[in-house]
Amino acid sequence: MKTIASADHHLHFPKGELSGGEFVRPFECPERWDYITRALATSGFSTPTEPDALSMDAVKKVHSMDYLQFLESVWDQWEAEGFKGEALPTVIPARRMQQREPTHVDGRLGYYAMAIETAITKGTYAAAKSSAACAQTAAKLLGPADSSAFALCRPPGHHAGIDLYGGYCFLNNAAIAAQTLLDNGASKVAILDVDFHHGNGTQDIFYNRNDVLFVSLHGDPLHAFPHFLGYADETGIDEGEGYNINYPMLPGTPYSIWGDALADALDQIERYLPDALIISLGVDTYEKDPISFFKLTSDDFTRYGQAISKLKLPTLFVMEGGYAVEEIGINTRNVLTGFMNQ
Ligand code: Q9C
Ligand code: ZN
Repeated sequence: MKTIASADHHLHFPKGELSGGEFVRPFECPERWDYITRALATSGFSTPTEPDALSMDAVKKVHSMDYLQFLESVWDQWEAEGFKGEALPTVIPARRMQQREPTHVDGRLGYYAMAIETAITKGTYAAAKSSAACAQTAAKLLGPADSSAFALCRPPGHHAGIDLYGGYCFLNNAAIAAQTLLDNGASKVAILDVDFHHGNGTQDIFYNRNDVLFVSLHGDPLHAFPHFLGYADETGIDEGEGYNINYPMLPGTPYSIWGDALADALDQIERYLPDALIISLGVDTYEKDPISFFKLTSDDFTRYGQAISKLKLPTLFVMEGGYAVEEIGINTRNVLTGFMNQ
C-alpha cells in the first residue's frame, strides 16, 4: 500500500490549545506524523511520496467560497489588527443571534468556528491545503494498480464542515477525497469514520446527498466532543435521508462492543454497493488516548483492519486523530497491515 504524505504539515504547529481552562501544548502535534512515518518505515512500507498540487474543484464542492476566503485571509487580518498571540475566537453566534459574517477578525473567527480550542497561525492554511492534497492524490491512485492507499494527513479534517473549522480541523480531507473520486467516475462512495470523535464535518457536508454514505462510530455526544452532533437519530435529509448512520457509544466501550458496531456498519456499507470506501482513520479509540474514552488495544486495530478488508472494496485510509503519540505509529500501522494481510 502506497502512502502519500507532505512535509508541509509542519507549517501548522500552534503553541497553545485551550483545554481545561489552560493553554496546553496541542494534543494534535507534528510529532504524530513522525511516529507514523517511522512505524511504517520499520514495517516495510514504501517511502511516502509528496502529493500533487491540490486541485480546488473538489474543495469548492464541499466547502463554501466565503469559508475558503476566510481561511485564506484570516491570519493576515489578525496580524494587521496588531494581535500578538495565535488566532482564537472569543465570541460565538449563539442561539437567537445573527448568523452574518462580521468584518472584524474576532467576529469572523467566531462565525466560522465550531469549537474554540484550535489556534490558527501563519502556516495553518498552507498546511491544511497540503493535507487535503495528500487525500486527493491518494484518491486518484485508486484503480487497477492500487486497490488501497494511505493518506497521512495532518492537520486532520473530519470536524471541518461546509463552513466550519475546529477540533484541530480546517479542510475536510476525507470529504475532498470522496468528491474527487466522484468527479473521476465513481457514482457512490462510502465513508466509514472510526475516529473516536463524531465526524460532524463530514456529516454536515454530505447530509443531504445520497452519492456518499456516511457511517460513524464514536463517543456518545452526551459525553464526548463535539457534543452537538453525532446522535443515532441523525439519518440525513431530503435526498440524503437514510444515508447517514451514527453509532454513538458509552465511556469505557471495549472492542467486544465496538467490534459489533463495526460489523453492523460494514453490513450497511456492503448493502450500499459503493464503488470505493474511505476510512476516516483516527486511532484515538486506543485505551491510552489522553482525551478519549474507548478501550481498544493495539491488537484490536489489527483485528478491525482485517474486518474492513473483507468488503473487498477499493479503500482509501485518511489519517484523522490519535493522541497517544508514542503508540500512534504502531496502532495506525496495525490497521493497515491487518487490512493487507487479512
Ligand atoms: N480537552 C480529532 O480527533 N477537544 N479532533 C477535546 C480536550 C477537541 C479531536 C477536549 C478534540 C478534537 C481530529
Ligand atoms: Zn478524534
